[in-house]
Amino acid sequence: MRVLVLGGDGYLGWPTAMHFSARGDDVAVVDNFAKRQWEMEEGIEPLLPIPPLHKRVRAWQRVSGREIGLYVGDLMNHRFVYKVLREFQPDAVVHYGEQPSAPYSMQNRTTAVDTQINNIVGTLNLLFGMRSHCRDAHLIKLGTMGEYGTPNIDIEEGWLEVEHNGRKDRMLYPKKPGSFYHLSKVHDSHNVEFACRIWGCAATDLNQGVVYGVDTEETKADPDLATSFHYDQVFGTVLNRFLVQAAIGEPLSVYGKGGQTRGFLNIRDTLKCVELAADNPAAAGEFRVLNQFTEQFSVLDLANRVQAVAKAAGHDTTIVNTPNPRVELEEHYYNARHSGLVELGLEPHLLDDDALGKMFATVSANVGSVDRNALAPTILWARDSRACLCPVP
Ligand code: USQ
Repeated sequence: MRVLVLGGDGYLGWPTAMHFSARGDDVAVVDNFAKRQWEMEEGIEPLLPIPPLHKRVRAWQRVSGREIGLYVGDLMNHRFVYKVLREFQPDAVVHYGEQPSAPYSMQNRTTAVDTQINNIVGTLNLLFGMRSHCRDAHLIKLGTMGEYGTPNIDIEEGWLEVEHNGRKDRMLYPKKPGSFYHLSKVHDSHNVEFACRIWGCAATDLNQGVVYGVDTEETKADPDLATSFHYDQVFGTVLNRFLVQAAIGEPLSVYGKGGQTRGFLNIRDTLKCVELAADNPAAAGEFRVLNQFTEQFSVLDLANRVQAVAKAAGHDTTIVNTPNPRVELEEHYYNARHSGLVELGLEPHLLDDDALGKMFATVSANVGSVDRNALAPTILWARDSRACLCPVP
């Protein structure tokens, strides 16, 4: 298969590219290094320095004997997108090439607008490009579970059978996202569904939960193949942050009451899910939605799990109910269907104490690189975000 990975320099994009390459597919990556630019703007770095993508591509060739093609350019430039699609002629396009952080998008007008322009226009350029230059290719678009928000009813996989005034229809599931970033993914989903319905494109929208994990089979093969691991308030996801906090002896920052429940998955399962989607493509004209997570936890559950694993490793860790910088429900119903990927063959890596312990050990070995200043959550969803706070128990 010819697989084009957009956002190939990122936390998930780079391991995905190596994963397909390792199994013998012809792979090329696309990136404009926007994420590295955003990191510089925010004054933050991943836990360990990540070599430039050109160097990682060379390291992969040295380690595996396989070549990954590299295109440097911006998805906002439609001519660049068309050129890549025309030249590479992908069978599958895996699209991670977006601004991925909710806090980044909630900082101010500029970051909200940049997030939505970058994500929505990039995806639109891709849709037009695929229509003209690789009509039969399968688009695998990374969406997010956060598109649904936390509704008080069961969450389905993308679609909802609705009965209204005695008539029935199948509609896209109603969305109630929690940030301008998550909204950008909602807008993408609508645009991709429209392209499937009107032009006959084939697309899978992978509504992914919160990803955790430090490494994959391929990233472990050489230090130059590592992927970025963020723990800062902007790009760090919650479990990764808790692991770093525990390792450096900082309290685990549970925002508000900690009853916020989300779907989670190991980075290794992200790769497997994308592989399963590629091997079982959507049909022409089909907008297929798969909810991509393996387990659900409340934020407080996760903090308790990390506290226990850290304790076993000899670290005394406390948990604090930090005033919540976000506006979100802190106690709510959550029941999201996620059977589609299991039906395709996913065998999840669950978050047991062994897996958590290994991640904790990796993070602990690198505590010297942690910048404590990057941890504090200073980006507020609303001026009075911190007012809707629960008392510290
Ligand atoms: N949280 C804490 N303490 C922290 C950090 C976060 O309690 O120190 C809480 C947040 O308030 C939130 C939950 O943990 O309720 C998840 O936050 P997160 O920062 O781990 O994840 P989120 O902002 O939702 O975004 C991440 C990725 C995004 C992806 C999304 C999947 O950055 O790219 O789309 O997870 S999902 O959450 O399912 O929408």
